[in-house]
Amino acid sequence: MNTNQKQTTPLSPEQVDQWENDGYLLLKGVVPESAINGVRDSFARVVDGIIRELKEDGIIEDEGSELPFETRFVQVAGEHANRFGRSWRNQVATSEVFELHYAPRLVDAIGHLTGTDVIGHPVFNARPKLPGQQLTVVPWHQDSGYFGTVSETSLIPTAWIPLVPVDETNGCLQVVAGSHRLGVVDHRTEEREGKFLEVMDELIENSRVVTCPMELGDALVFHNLTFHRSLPHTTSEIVRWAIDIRYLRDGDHPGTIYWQDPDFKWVIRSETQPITAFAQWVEMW
Ligand SMILES: O=C(O)CCC(=O)C(=O)O
Repeated sequence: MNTNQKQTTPLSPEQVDQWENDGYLLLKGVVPESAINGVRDSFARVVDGIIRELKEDGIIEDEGSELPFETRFVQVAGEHANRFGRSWRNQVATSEVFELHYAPRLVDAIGHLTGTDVIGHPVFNARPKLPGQQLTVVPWHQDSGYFGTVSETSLIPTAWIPLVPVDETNGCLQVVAGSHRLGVVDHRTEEREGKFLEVMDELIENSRVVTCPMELGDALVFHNLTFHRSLPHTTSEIVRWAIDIRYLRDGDHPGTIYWQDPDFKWVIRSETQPITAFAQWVEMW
């Protein structure tokens, strides 16, 4: 596929082969602008709350209300950002994030990969990565490193979606093509600030590392066993905003359970099961 061409559905036979052989797909233009803007708005509301808190505590004076989404968090709260964590979930369990999971072209692709109804997974993360920040540099890992070996035979595709254009200078992702064939490998807690889980360097086949620059509207979809990491953000004053969301092959074990009701099933697309409404979903947090 021409890399600048928007994804059409269904996936091409080459893409299906790439998914099977490499364990990832970079889908161009599958997330509508309206969905991206909605998610940016809901993250901007969290930033607003953080900045208000810093002002009330007398830590900052100028709230920078006129600054754009891309820069406000770093310009106003930058040196205090670490105290607000390395990723956000409950703070952004909003209708916009819910809606993002229903983006039609993305859901088409996920349904094609799973071959079942499209089911949502409870784990998603808003990830502001600030210039020069170590806390948010995520080392090589598999998502199943977090979900445990119970997820080894499950398919839990992640869709990583940038909210600003990303490349190797501002914290885009890298994947190791074909690493999903290794099963769940041992992870240890890294020594660096982020204390993320990481796999041993010896397992990384350097010749198969793929760097994934992306535009707004793109989604990088990868298997729960695919090794991936995010690079340091070394340039500019722009926050590398991104969200990672997950889906589940219907019937598979979801890995760790996060819902209030462990039997809840988040049905995103089906002809036979009732589609989950926002009101039902939001009660699960
Ligand atoms: O966004 C990042 O920096 C890391 C994302 C990641 O590791 C994931 O989605 O599993």
